Amino acid sequence: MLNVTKTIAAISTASGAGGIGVIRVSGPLALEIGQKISGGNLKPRIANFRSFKDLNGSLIDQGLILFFPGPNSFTGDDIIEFQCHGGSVVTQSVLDLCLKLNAVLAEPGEFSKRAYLNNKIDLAQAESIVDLINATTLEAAQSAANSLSGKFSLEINNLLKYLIELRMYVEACLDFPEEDIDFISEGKVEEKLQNLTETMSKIIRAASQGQLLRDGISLVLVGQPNVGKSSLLNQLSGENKAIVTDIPGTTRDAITSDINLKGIALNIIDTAGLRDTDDPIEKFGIEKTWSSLERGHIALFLVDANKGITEYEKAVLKRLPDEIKRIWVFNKIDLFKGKSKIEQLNSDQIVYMSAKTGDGLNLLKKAILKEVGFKENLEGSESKFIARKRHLEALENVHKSLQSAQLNMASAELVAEELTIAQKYLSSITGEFTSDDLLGEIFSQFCIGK
Ligand SMILES: Nc1nc2c(ncn2[C@@H]2O[C@H](COP(=O)(O)OP(=O)(O)O)[C@@H](O)[C@H]2O)c(=O)[nH]1
Ligand SMILES: [Mg+2]
Repeated sequence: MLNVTKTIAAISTASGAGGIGVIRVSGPLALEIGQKISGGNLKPRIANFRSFKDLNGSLIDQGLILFFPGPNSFTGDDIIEFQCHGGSVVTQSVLDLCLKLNAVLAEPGEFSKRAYLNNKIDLAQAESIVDLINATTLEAAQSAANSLSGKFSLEINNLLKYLIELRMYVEACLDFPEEDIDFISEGKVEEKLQNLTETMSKIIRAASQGQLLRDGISLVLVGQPNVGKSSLLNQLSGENKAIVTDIPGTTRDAITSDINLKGIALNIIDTAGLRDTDDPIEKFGIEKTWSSLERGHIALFLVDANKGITEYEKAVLKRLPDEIKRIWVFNKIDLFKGKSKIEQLNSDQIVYMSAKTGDGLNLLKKAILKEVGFKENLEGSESKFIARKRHLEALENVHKSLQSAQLNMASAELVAEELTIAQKYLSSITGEFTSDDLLGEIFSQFCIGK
């Protein structure tokens, strides 16, 4: 258990007027503070209805007070929760009173950090608290709830167990060479490694989905003026967000719209068409287009289907950032009564469609999901969980180490070394080998009171 001396307090509900406001206090002074404000005799885990009074005995509010004795509380320390009327004056008065009674104002995420440091939750679970709060789609919220309940951590811990067993196995060969037990040459290690690598691939697939659900995708519409970018934004969002005219250069400022595609938050950015212009406002817009491309995941490159890819598009292609994925949209097929379809051009997908009639819109959505590798139905047992870039990077490093162990089967030393590295990466996900800097960074993204 962590040696806690500080008692922290914060308003845990969002600011502004509301039905109720919650003030949370955690630490060794929590019970005493709760008793002083509410008049004492607090039954644990029971909603106690009380009058909350200040140090002069004046009434602040009437409400509920709850006492969760440690270690069976969210943080692992004693916790008091005041539920009073919402609104900034009442909640602030109760908080001020707690601070007068020697609590200190909690930092962002400090309650969750204590829960982590007291081993109530692991790091991946702590991270999923913020992801649950910030989720913008139901699917993202469900996946975060799964992670918070420990499903993701369980998968990681099972892998870890298997990995440690394997390591002991290999290290036994190193420690007792005279025993003549050469598991490696018997092929047992190879088989176990193979199993582990296969399970890893599955988890990486599920974690990539989880990362998409968490972070969403940003989609940038690019192409010549008048090719139909704003029309496509309107079709995708189902609203008349962007002005559509047949005058080239109509869109100057970037316009964005958020839609939900199978649970993934898609942020669509309509931009000024890329062309040489003397109009200073349009020039600014074009600069914005380029900077959106720097940050976007997918460029939807619109082309007039009648003209196909011209020198113009080839020139723009050369300037596109390397990291951005690309889907071609051959638009305005209605003008020649063409059929909507998806074609493959080398590694690029081409979607033939009409932004005006909406024909082919579903094909475009399919192409987007394919481009980011999103599978609608993960195979049966693969559970959904939220994941971050940090988790994915760790998983990929584990995978790399396992592969290089497989390539170095001739040397037990090298295999043992790779397995040790893999173990370290894997346990960084749940927080076993995590630096204070990283912890600081993770918990600073929380809101105060969580
Ligand atoms: N026939 C037809 N016209 C379209 C289509 N998409 C856009 N347009 C027209 O092309 C013109 C320019 O469209 P707009 O969306 O403003 O293009 P942007 O400059 O790329 O944003 C407008 O007159 C649209 O109605 C399409 O699929 N078919
Ligand atoms: Mg436009």
